[in-house]
Amino acid sequence: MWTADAPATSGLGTRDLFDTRRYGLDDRASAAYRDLVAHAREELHDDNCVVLPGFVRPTVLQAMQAEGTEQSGSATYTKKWLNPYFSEPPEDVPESHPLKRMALRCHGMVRADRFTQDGTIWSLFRNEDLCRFVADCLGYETLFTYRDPFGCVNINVQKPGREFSWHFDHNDFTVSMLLHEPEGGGIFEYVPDIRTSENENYDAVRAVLDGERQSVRTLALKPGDLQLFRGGNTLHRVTAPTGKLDRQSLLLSYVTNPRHIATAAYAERLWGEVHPLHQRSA
Ligand SMILES: O=C(O)CCC(=O)C(=O)O
Ligand SMILES: [Fe+2]
Repeated sequence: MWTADAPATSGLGTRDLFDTRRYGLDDRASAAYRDLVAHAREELHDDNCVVLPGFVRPTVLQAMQAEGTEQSGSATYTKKWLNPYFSEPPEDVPESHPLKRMALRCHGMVRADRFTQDGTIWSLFRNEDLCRFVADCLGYETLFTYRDPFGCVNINVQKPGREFSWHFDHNDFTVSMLLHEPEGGGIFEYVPDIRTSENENYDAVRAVLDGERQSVRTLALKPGDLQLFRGGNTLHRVTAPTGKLDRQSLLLSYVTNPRHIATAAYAERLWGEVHPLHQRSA
C-alpha cells in the first residue's frame, strides 16, 4: 500500500541523487558543506531566496522529468479567483486596493500518492541528507518530511496561458525544483520583504500589481535547480508559460511537527478527496 512513511526503495542514495562534488550533502563535517550552508543562509537573509543550480545529477533529473510527464495528466486542477492574500475581499475598500485585486488562478497539482515508491521523486523526497541540508540552510534544528498522503511531495503543473498570480505564501518556506520549463514565460518573479509583520505596505503592493517593475527580481531557473524560498512577506508570481509546453515544478514539503497532516476538511478542499489518515487527523 502507498504510504507517506515508506522508506525509499529505489536504492538511490545521496551520491547517486545529487551532484555531491558541487553540493557535498554526504559530508556535513566538511568545510565545503559549511561554506555551502553559509552561502544559502546569506542569500536567504538578503533575498528570501536561494537557487542552487544543477543540484541533481542529469540522469536523476531525466528520471524525475519522466515521472512528471507520466503523471501530469492525473493532476488535480483548481480554478479560483484569489487576491494576493487568499482572503475574502472586504467591502469597504476601493476596487484598486490589493485586497480587492482578484486574479484567476488555474493550475494542477499531482498528488504524492501518484508517484511510485520505488521511483526517483520518492527517493529524493525521502533522502535524509537533503532534509538535513534544508533544515541547516533555513536555520531549523530539525525538520521532518511531511507525511500527508496527498500533500507531501507534489508537482505543480502550469499550462500555457495560465499565470500563477501575485501572492504571499501562508507557509514558512517552500522547497522546489523546476522539472519542465516551458518554451517561453513561466518566469518566477518576486519582491523580497515588500511587507513586514507590522506594515502591509499596500501602496507598494498595489504598485507591483499595477506593473511597477523596479523592485521586481526575476529568476532564470533551469530544470534541476533547487530553490529555497521564504514567501510569507515576499510578493511573488510565476508568469504564464507561452508556447505548447507546461511548466512543471516539484514541491517538497518539510515540517517541524512530524505528526502534522492536513485535516479531512482541508484535504477535501484541496484535493476533492480524503484519505483515511486525514479522517484520523480531524
Ligand atoms: O511552482 C512554483 O515554482 C511556485 C509556485 C508558488 O508560488 C506556490 O506554490 O506558492
Ligand atoms: Fe507561492
